Amino acid sequence: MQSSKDAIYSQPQQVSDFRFDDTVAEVFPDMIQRSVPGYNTIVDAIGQLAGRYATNNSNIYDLGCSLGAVSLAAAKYVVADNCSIIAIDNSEAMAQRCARHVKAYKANTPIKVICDDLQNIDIENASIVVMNFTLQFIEPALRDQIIQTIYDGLAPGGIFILSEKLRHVSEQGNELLIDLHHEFKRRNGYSELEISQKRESIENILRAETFEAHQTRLRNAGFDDVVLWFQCFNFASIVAIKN
Ligand code: GEK
Repeated sequence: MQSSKDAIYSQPQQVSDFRFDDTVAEVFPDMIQRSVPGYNTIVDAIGQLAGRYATNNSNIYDLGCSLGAVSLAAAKYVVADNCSIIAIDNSEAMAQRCARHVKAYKANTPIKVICDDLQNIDIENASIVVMNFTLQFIEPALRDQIIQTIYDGLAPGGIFILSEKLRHVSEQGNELLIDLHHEFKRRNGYSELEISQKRESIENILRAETFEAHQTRLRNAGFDDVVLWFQCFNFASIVAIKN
């Protein structure tokens, strides 16, 4: 995907809460690649997992799809017959651009883009559900119910892929992972000002939990196996399997 350079926080400003608006959607591919360690690796591996777990006549959900990277990766790898990919985002700026990208790609497996809150979507007959860095933006009190709905909508043998920014259990370990992440951003060309203003804008809306908290919630929902398959600094991706 073509992308403009993210310079949103390059000038001193009155920082307000981060929003997935037009300005962010415009620079999103550049922003996420320079901010999330391993983003391309994660997206491609999710596509491979989709290829492996998609069953004939099933649905694949991409919740919080942004510009559709996960849906497009799934479409690239899925060979099962008669699958549908459903991509959902409640940001109009994201969903509109996502629909354009999907149209330009012409995948064998159809991708339907919906602009709505993911909580309004019925998850049914699913072989795969993905939340790639989306749950972290949802009110913590709502998270148990969302994960339960996903579990209930998955067919046996189906998988839920959950990627999240993590908080480490100890303060010392947490600070270390944050430092390593900020160094990653510096090396990708972000200035100290950009790093600190972005941190300020996102701290109220991105509520990170520990791996242990995610694992407990997933197990309580019914997932038999919770596999941490990727971690770099404080960014991780989990596959939860419903047997
Ligand atoms: C990727 N998965 O490129 N309902 C629907 N969408 C939501 C909601 C909600 N309640 N809350 C937030 N979003 C993508 C990256 S970005 C991650 C996901 C990031 C959407 C929000 O509008 C945004 O597009 C996305 O979740 C999170 O693989 O920016 O760090």
